[in-house]
Amino acid sequence: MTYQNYSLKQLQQIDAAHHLHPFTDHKELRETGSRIITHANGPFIYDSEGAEILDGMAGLWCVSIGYGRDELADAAYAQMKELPYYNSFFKCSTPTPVLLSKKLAEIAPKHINQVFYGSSGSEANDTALRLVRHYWALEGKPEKNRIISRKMGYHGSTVAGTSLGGMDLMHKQLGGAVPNIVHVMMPYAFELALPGESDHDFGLRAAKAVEDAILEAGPDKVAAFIGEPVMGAGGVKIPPASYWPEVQRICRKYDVLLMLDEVITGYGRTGEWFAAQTFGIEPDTITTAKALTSGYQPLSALLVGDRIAAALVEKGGEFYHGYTYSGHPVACAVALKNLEIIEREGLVDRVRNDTGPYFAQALQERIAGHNLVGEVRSIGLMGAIEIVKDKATRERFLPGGSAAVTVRDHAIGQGMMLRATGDTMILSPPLIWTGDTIDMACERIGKALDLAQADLRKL
Ligand code: PXG
Repeated sequence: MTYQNYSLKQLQQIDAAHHLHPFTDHKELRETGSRIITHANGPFIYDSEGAEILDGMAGLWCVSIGYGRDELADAAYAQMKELPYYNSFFKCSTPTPVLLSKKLAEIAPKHINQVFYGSSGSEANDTALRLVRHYWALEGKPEKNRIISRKMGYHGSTVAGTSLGGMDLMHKQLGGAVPNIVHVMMPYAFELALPGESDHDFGLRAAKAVEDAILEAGPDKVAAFIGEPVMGAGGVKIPPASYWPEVQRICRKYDVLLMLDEVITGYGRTGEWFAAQTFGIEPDTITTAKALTSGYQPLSALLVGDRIAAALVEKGGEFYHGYTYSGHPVACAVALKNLEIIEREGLVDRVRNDTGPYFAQALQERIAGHNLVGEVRSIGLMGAIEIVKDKATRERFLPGGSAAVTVRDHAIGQGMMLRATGDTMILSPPLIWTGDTIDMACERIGKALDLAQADLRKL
C-alpha cells in the first residue's frame, strides 16, 4: 500500500502517534502536525499539498546533485540484485567499497590514502575519536588523549558526537560526556571580534585559544584538535583566512593531530573537493558523509592520513571498532556513481569559478542591504544571513531566534526552503544550482524579509 491511499491529515495523525522525530519538541509537533514532503525533482521538493519549494538546504546539506537522478537509483538497484550486503569484517571485502576507497584517495589531499566507513557523520566522528586515541596509544603515549574542540561546533548526535560538539543544550541532556574533551572559542567575527579588531587579527586570536588550551593541559596530554572548516549547523561561520593556517601551525608545533569534520563541507561545497584544500591545510583525518552519496544512501567515510594509517599498519594489533554497515556495498555503489556525476558535470569547478562567486555577489547586492540584515557571508555554495533589529548596532530581536523563524516561515510560504539557526538564516543549496536558481532564491528571500519586517514591526 502506498502513501497515496492516505490523506495528509491521516499521515500527520499516524506520524504523531508513532514517529519520534530528531531534534523536535514532540508536544509542539503534535499540535501543529508535520510538513510531509512526498517527492522531489532537480532543485525542487514537493509537499503533500502539491506546493513546490526550492530547496535551499539540499535536504540537510546533502543532496548535492539534486533530486530525481535515475543513475543513482539504477546503481543501487543493480548492486542490490548482485550483492545487497556482505560485511567487511573477518578479512572480507566487496568490490564497491574497494573502488570507492581508491576514488576517495585520488580526490583527497595527497597525504590521505585510507578510508574507514560508517553510515553517518556521527559514526564517522566516533571512529575518528577512537582512532586518534588508539594512534597515540600505539605510539606509546596513551595519556596523550585529550581532544580540543569548539563551542557551537556540531559533530553529531551520538554520545561521542555530542561530546565533541559544543552545543550546550545537547550537553545538558547528555548527563555525562566522554571525558577529556575541552571546548574553546569559535572563529565568529560577527559577534566575537572586538571593536576595531581586523578580521586577520581576530582569526589569530581565535587560533590562539587553541594554543592556550594545549598549554593549559600540557602538550603531552593533547591528542588532537577537531573542527568544521566552516561551522555549519552552528550558523555557517566562516573563519578569517588567518585562522586555519595558524591552527595548523600550532598543532604542528605541539605535535597535536588535526581532525577536520567535513561532513558538510566535503565533496565540492566550498569549491574544492574538500575545504582542507580551500583553506590550504593538511589534516590527519577528514570526517565526511552527506554529499558523499548526495543523501541517496546513508554513508560516511573517515579519510585517514598516512601518519595514522602507517601506525595502524606497522604496529599491528586489532583496532576493536567497526559497524555492521561499514563499507555497505549498495551505499558505496551509489557513492561511486554520485562522485562520477559530480566530476562529469564539473560541479566542483562550477562552484569555485561560477556559481560560488555569483551566489556571493547576489547575496551582497540583493540581500545585504535589507533593513533586517546585519551581514551576509558565503563561501562556495554555503551562505548565511544575519537577522538584526538594528543594522548599525547589530542589536537582535528578542527573544533570541524568533525573528529568524519568522523569516524562515515566510520564506517557505514564498516557496523557498532555508534554515534558521539562532538569529542566522542559512543556505546550503544543491551544487546544481545555476545563476537562474540563485536569482529565484534571492527574489523569494527578499520577499520573505519584507513580509517578516512587516510582522516584526507590529510586535
Ligand atoms: N558533523 C557535522 C559537521 C555535521 O554537520 C554531523 C557531523 C553528524 O552527521 P549525521 O550523519 O550523524 O547526522 C553533522 C550533521 C542542522 C543539522 O540542523 C546538521 C546536521 C545534522 C542534522 C541537522 O543543520 N549535520
